[in-house]
Amino acid sequence: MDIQEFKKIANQIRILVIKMVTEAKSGHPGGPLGLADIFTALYFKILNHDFKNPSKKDRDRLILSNAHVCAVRYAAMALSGYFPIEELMTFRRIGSRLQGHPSTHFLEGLESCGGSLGQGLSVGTGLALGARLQNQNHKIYVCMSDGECGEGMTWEAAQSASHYKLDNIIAFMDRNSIQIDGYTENVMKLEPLADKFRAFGWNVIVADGHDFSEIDSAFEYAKNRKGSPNMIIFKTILGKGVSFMENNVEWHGTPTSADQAHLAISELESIKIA
Ligand SMILES: Cc1ncc(C[n+]2csc(CCOP(=O)(O)OP(=O)(O)O)c2C)c(N)n1
Repeated sequence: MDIQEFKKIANQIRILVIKMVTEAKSGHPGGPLGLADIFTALYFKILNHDFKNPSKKDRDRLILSNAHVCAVRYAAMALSGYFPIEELMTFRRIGSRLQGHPSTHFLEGLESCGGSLGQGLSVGTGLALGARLQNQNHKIYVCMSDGECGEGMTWEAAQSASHYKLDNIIAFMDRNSIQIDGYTENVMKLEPLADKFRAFGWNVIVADGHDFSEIDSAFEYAKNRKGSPNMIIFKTILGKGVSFMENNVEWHGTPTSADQAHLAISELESIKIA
Protein backbone atom coordinates (compact mmCIF):
# COMPACT_ATOMS: atom_id res chain seq x y z
CA MET A 1 0.00 0.00 0.00
CA ASP A 2 1.41 3.43 -0.87
CA ILE A 3 1.39 6.53 1.28
CA GLN A 4 -1.63 8.02 -0.51
CA GLU A 5 -3.66 4.93 0.42
CA PHE A 6 -2.65 5.31 4.08
CA LYS A 7 -3.65 8.97 3.98
CA LYS A 8 -7.06 8.11 2.53
CA ILE A 9 -7.72 5.55 5.26
CA ALA A 10 -6.60 7.95 8.01
CA ASN A 11 -8.96 10.57 6.60
CA GLN A 12 -11.82 8.05 6.60
CA ILE A 13 -11.01 7.19 10.21
CA ARG A 14 -11.18 10.88 11.17
CA ILE A 15 -14.56 11.29 9.49
CA LEU A 16 -15.90 8.18 11.24
CA VAL A 17 -14.62 9.44 14.63
CA ILE A 18 -16.53 12.70 14.16
CA LYS A 19 -19.68 10.79 13.18
CA MET A 20 -19.36 8.47 16.19
CA VAL A 21 -19.04 11.14 18.87
CA THR A 22 -21.72 13.27 17.22
CA GLU A 23 -24.17 10.37 17.13
CA ALA A 24 -23.31 9.37 20.72
CA LYS A 25 -23.44 12.99 21.91
CA SER A 26 -20.46 12.08 24.09
CA GLY A 27 -16.89 10.92 23.79
CA HIS A 28 -13.40 12.17 23.07
CA PRO A 29 -12.72 13.39 19.51
CA GLY A 30 -9.37 15.20 19.96
CA GLY A 31 -7.09 12.26 20.83
CA PRO A 32 -8.52 9.94 18.14
CA LEU A 33 -8.05 12.56 15.40
CA GLY A 34 -4.45 12.96 16.54
CA LEU A 35 -3.85 9.19 16.51
CA ALA A 36 -5.56 8.39 13.19
CA ASP A 37 -2.33 8.21 11.16
CA ILE A 38 -0.62 5.93 13.69
CA PHE A 39 -3.62 3.59 13.94
CA THR A 40 -3.84 3.42 10.15
CA ALA A 41 -0.21 2.33 10.01
CA LEU A 42 -0.77 -0.20 12.81
CA TYR A 43 -3.89 -1.91 11.47
CA PHE A 44 -2.94 -1.71 7.76
CA LYS A 45 0.77 -2.53 7.92
CA ILE A 46 2.56 -2.95 11.24
CA LEU A 47 0.50 -5.35 13.36
CA ASN A 48 0.38 -9.09 12.85
CA HIS A 49 -3.40 -9.53 13.23
CA ASP A 50 -6.30 -11.27 11.52
CA PHE A 51 -9.84 -9.91 11.67
CA LYS A 52 -11.16 -13.40 10.82
CA ASN A 53 -9.32 -14.89 13.78
CA PRO A 54 -8.86 -12.05 16.30
CA SER A 55 -7.62 -14.36 19.07
CA LYS A 56 -5.01 -16.26 17.05
CA LYS A 57 -2.17 -17.22 19.32
CA ASP A 58 0.72 -15.50 17.56
CA ARG A 59 -1.07 -12.16 17.06
CA ASP A 60 0.67 -9.01 18.19
CA ARG A 61 -0.98 -7.57 21.30
CA LEU A 62 -2.09 -3.94 21.30
CA ILE A 63 -2.90 -2.47 24.71
CA LEU A 64 -4.80 0.80 24.65
CA SER A 65 -3.77 2.41 27.90
CA ASN A 66 -5.28 5.83 27.14
CA ALA A 67 -8.57 4.03 26.58
CA HIS A 68 -10.71 7.16 26.22
CA VAL A 69 -9.32 7.49 22.65
CA CYS A 70 -10.90 4.14 21.67
CA ALA A 71 -12.98 5.66 18.84
CA VAL A 72 -9.82 5.61 16.69
CA ARG A 73 -9.24 1.94 17.39
CA TYR A 74 -12.87 0.99 16.69
CA ALA A 75 -12.83 2.92 13.40
CA ALA A 76 -9.55 1.26 12.34
CA MET A 77 -10.94 -2.15 13.32
CA ALA A 78 -14.16 -1.62 11.37
CA LEU A 79 -12.27 -0.50 8.26
CA SER A 80 -9.99 -3.53 8.50
CA GLY A 81 -12.91 -5.96 8.67
CA TYR A 82 -13.52 -6.79 12.35
CA PHE A 83 -17.17 -5.67 12.28
CA PRO A 84 -19.53 -3.70 10.01
CA ILE A 85 -18.78 0.01 9.65
CA GLU A 86 -22.44 0.80 10.52
CA GLU A 87 -21.88 -0.68 13.98
CA LEU A 88 -19.64 2.31 14.77
CA MET A 89 -22.81 4.36 15.16
CA THR A 90 -23.68 2.33 18.29
CA PHE A 91 -20.59 3.77 20.01
CA ARG A 92 -21.17 4.40 23.73
CA ARG A 93 -24.74 3.05 23.72
CA ILE A 94 -25.86 0.71 26.49
CA GLY A 95 -25.50 -2.85 25.18
CA SER A 96 -23.15 -1.87 22.34
CA ARG A 97 -19.94 -3.83 21.80
CA LEU A 98 -18.24 -0.47 21.40
CA GLN A 99 -18.15 0.89 24.91
CA GLY A 100 -16.78 4.37 25.59
CA HIS A 101 -14.04 2.72 27.60
CA PRO A 102 -13.28 -0.57 25.86
CA SER A 103 -14.15 -3.89 27.40
CA THR A 104 -12.87 -7.32 26.37
CA HIS A 105 -16.16 -8.74 27.67
CA PHE A 106 -17.98 -7.26 24.70
CA LEU A 107 -15.58 -7.18 21.75
CA GLU A 108 -13.05 -9.73 20.51
CA GLY A 109 -9.80 -8.19 19.24
CA LEU A 110 -9.08 -6.05 22.29
CA GLU A 111 -6.48 -7.22 24.80
CA SER A 112 -7.49 -5.42 27.98
CA CYS A 113 -10.25 -3.33 29.46
CA GLY A 114 -9.37 0.33 29.92
CA GLY A 115 -10.44 3.64 31.30
CA SER A 116 -8.38 3.99 34.43
CA LEU A 117 -5.27 5.71 33.15
CA GLY A 118 -1.70 4.67 33.91
CA GLN A 119 -2.17 0.89 33.84
CA GLY A 120 -1.36 -0.07 30.26
CA LEU A 121 2.40 -0.19 30.50
CA SER A 122 2.11 -2.58 33.45
CA VAL A 123 -0.32 -4.80 31.54
CA GLY A 124 2.10 -4.76 28.62
CA THR A 125 5.03 -5.64 30.87
CA GLY A 126 3.14 -8.67 32.19
CA LEU A 127 2.20 -9.81 28.69
CA ALA A 128 5.78 -9.36 27.52
CA LEU A 129 7.16 -11.46 30.39
CA GLY A 130 4.51 -14.09 29.67
CA ALA A 131 5.38 -14.19 25.98
CA ARG A 132 9.06 -14.66 26.83
CA LEU A 133 8.29 -17.47 29.30
CA GLN A 134 6.26 -19.25 26.64
CA ASN A 135 8.85 -18.71 23.89
CA GLN A 136 6.39 -16.70 21.81
CA ASN A 137 7.69 -14.17 19.33
CA HIS A 138 4.79 -11.77 19.05
CA LYS A 139 5.25 -8.12 20.01
CA ILE A 140 3.45 -6.19 22.73
CA TYR A 141 2.40 -2.72 21.57
CA VAL A 142 1.26 -0.27 24.23
CA CYS A 143 -0.47 2.93 23.19
CA MET A 144 -0.24 5.51 25.95
CA SER A 145 -0.68 9.22 26.45
CA ASP A 146 1.50 11.94 27.86
CA GLY A 147 -1.12 12.76 30.52
CA GLU A 148 -0.69 9.22 31.85
CA CYS A 149 2.93 9.91 32.74
CA GLY A 150 1.58 11.75 35.78
CA GLU A 151 0.63 8.31 37.13
CA GLY A 152 3.40 6.72 39.23
CA MET A 153 2.46 3.26 37.98
CA THR A 154 3.74 4.19 34.52
CA TRP A 155 7.22 4.62 35.95
CA GLU A 156 7.07 1.41 37.99
CA ALA A 157 6.32 -0.41 34.73
CA ALA A 158 9.09 1.50 32.93
CA GLN A 159 11.53 0.32 35.56
CA SER A 160 10.37 -3.33 35.47
CA ALA A 161 10.35 -3.58 31.67
CA SER A 162 13.89 -2.28 31.59
CA HIS A 163 15.07 -4.53 34.43
CA TYR A 164 13.80 -7.59 32.56
CA LYS A 165 15.14 -6.28 29.22
CA LEU A 166 11.73 -6.72 27.60
CA ASP A 167 12.68 -5.91 24.03
CA ASN A 168 9.37 -7.41 22.85
CA ILE A 169 7.62 -4.25 24.13
CA ILE A 170 6.99 -1.45 21.65
CA ALA A 171 5.31 1.30 23.62
CA PHE A 172 4.32 4.47 21.82
CA MET A 173 3.10 7.75 23.16
CA ASP A 174 0.56 10.25 21.91
CA ARG A 175 2.71 13.28 22.72
CA ASN A 176 0.16 15.97 21.91
CA SER A 177 1.22 17.94 25.02
CA ILE A 178 -2.42 18.19 26.10
CA GLN A 179 -4.33 16.50 28.90
CA ILE A 180 -7.79 17.03 30.36
CA ASP A 181 -6.87 20.15 32.38
CA GLY A 182 -4.63 21.88 29.86
CA TYR A 183 -1.11 21.69 28.46
CA THR A 184 0.99 18.96 30.06
CA GLU A 185 3.89 21.31 30.70
CA ASN A 186 1.60 23.50 32.83
CA VAL A 187 -0.24 20.70 34.64
CA MET A 188 2.77 18.46 35.39
CA LYS A 189 5.97 19.17 33.49
CA LEU A 190 7.16 16.12 31.55
CA GLU A 191 10.18 17.34 29.63
CA PRO A 192 12.84 16.13 29.10
CA LEU A 193 10.60 13.13 28.45
CA ALA A 194 12.82 11.18 26.04
CA ASP A 195 15.77 11.53 28.43
CA LYS A 196 13.63 10.27 31.31
CA PHE A 197 12.81 7.03 29.48
CA ARG A 198 16.43 6.71 28.35
CA ALA A 199 17.52 7.08 31.98
CA PHE A 200 15.15 4.22 32.83
CA GLY A 201 17.03 2.08 30.28
CA TRP A 202 14.65 2.29 27.32
CA ASN A 203 15.45 2.64 23.65
CA VAL A 204 13.70 5.90 22.75
CA ILE A 205 12.71 7.10 19.28
CA VAL A 206 11.09 10.48 18.67
CA ALA A 207 9.02 10.72 15.47
CA ASP A 208 6.35 12.79 13.72
CA GLY A 209 3.02 11.03 14.37
CA HIS A 210 1.51 12.44 11.17
CA ASP A 211 4.22 11.38 8.73
CA PHE A 212 3.65 7.84 7.44
CA SER A 213 7.25 7.17 6.51
CA GLU A 214 8.44 8.27 9.96
CA ILE A 215 5.72 6.23 11.69
CA ASP A 216 6.62 3.16 9.64
CA SER A 217 10.38 3.50 10.13
CA ALA A 218 9.98 4.01 13.88
CA PHE A 219 7.89 0.86 14.30
CA GLU A 220 10.06 -1.23 11.95
CA TYR A 221 13.23 -0.15 13.74
CA ALA A 222 11.70 -0.95 17.16
CA LYS A 223 10.53 -4.37 15.94
CA ASN A 224 14.07 -5.46 15.16
CA ARG A 225 15.96 -3.91 18.04
CA LYS A 226 17.24 -6.15 20.82
CA GLY A 227 18.22 -5.68 24.47
CA SER A 228 15.79 -3.12 25.93
CA PRO A 229 12.13 -2.07 25.73
CA ASN A 230 11.23 0.49 23.09
CA MET A 231 9.39 3.78 23.49
CA ILE A 232 8.35 5.76 20.43
CA ILE A 233 7.37 9.29 21.35
CA PHE A 234 5.10 10.40 18.51
CA LYS A 235 4.68 14.14 18.24
CA THR A 236 1.01 14.60 17.41
CA ILE A 237 -1.59 17.35 17.19
CA LEU A 238 -4.79 16.89 19.17
CA GLY A 239 -7.73 17.33 16.78
CA LYS A 240 -5.51 16.90 13.68
CA GLY A 241 -7.30 17.59 10.40
CA VAL A 242 -10.05 19.87 11.72
CA SER A 243 -8.82 23.46 12.00
CA PHE A 244 -11.09 24.55 14.84
CA MET A 245 -10.14 21.51 16.93
CA GLU A 246 -6.38 21.41 16.41
CA ASN A 247 -4.29 21.86 19.55
CA ASN A 248 -7.35 23.05 21.50
CA VAL A 249 -7.75 21.40 24.91
CA GLU A 250 -11.53 21.86 24.79
CA TRP A 251 -11.70 19.03 22.27
CA HIS A 252 -10.12 16.49 24.61
CA GLY A 253 -13.56 15.26 25.64
CA THR A 254 -16.30 17.37 24.07
CA PRO A 255 -18.47 15.82 21.35
CA THR A 256 -19.16 17.80 18.20
CA SER A 257 -22.67 19.21 17.74
CA ALA A 258 -24.44 18.46 14.45
CA ASP A 259 -23.33 21.82 13.01
CA GLN A 260 -19.74 21.42 14.17
CA ALA A 261 -19.68 17.88 12.76
CA HIS A 262 -20.90 19.19 9.41
CA LEU A 263 -18.09 21.76 9.34
CA ALA A 264 -15.47 19.21 10.46
CA ILE A 265 -16.52 16.59 7.91
CA SER A 266 -16.64 19.15 5.08
CA GLU A 267 -13.10 20.18 5.95
CA LEU A 268 -11.86 16.58 6.09
CA GLU A 269 -13.60 15.71 2.82
CA SER A 270 -12.03 18.70 1.11
CA ILE A 271 -8.49 17.53 1.88
CA LYS A 272 -6.84 16.73 -1.45
CA ILE A 273 -5.00 13.44 -1.36
CA ALA A 274 -3.13 13.19 -4.65
C1 LIG B 1 -6.70 7.04 36.88
C2 LIG B 1 -7.50 8.08 36.13
N1 LIG B 1 -7.54 9.34 36.56
C3 LIG B 1 -8.25 10.27 35.89
C4 LIG B 1 -8.96 9.92 34.78
C5 LIG B 1 -9.81 10.96 34.05
N2 LIG B 1 -9.20 11.35 32.78
C6 LIG B 1 -9.69 10.89 31.62
S1 LIG B 1 -8.82 11.41 30.28
C7 LIG B 1 -7.77 12.32 31.27
C8 LIG B 1 -6.64 13.11 30.64
C9 LIG B 1 -5.50 12.29 30.28
O1 LIG B 1 -4.56 12.97 29.51
P1 LIG B 1 -4.23 12.51 28.03
O2 LIG B 1 -4.53 11.06 27.93
O3 LIG B 1 -2.87 12.99 27.72
O4 LIG B 1 -5.34 13.31 27.23
P2 LIG B 1 -5.53 13.54 25.65
O5 LIG B 1 -4.20 13.69 25.02
O6 LIG B 1 -6.32 12.41 25.10
O7 LIG B 1 -6.31 14.82 25.60
C10 LIG B 1 -8.12 12.19 32.60
C11 LIG B 1 -7.42 12.84 33.72
C12 LIG B 1 -8.90 8.58 34.35
N3 LIG B 1 -9.53 8.16 33.24
N4 LIG B 1 -8.15 7.68 35.04
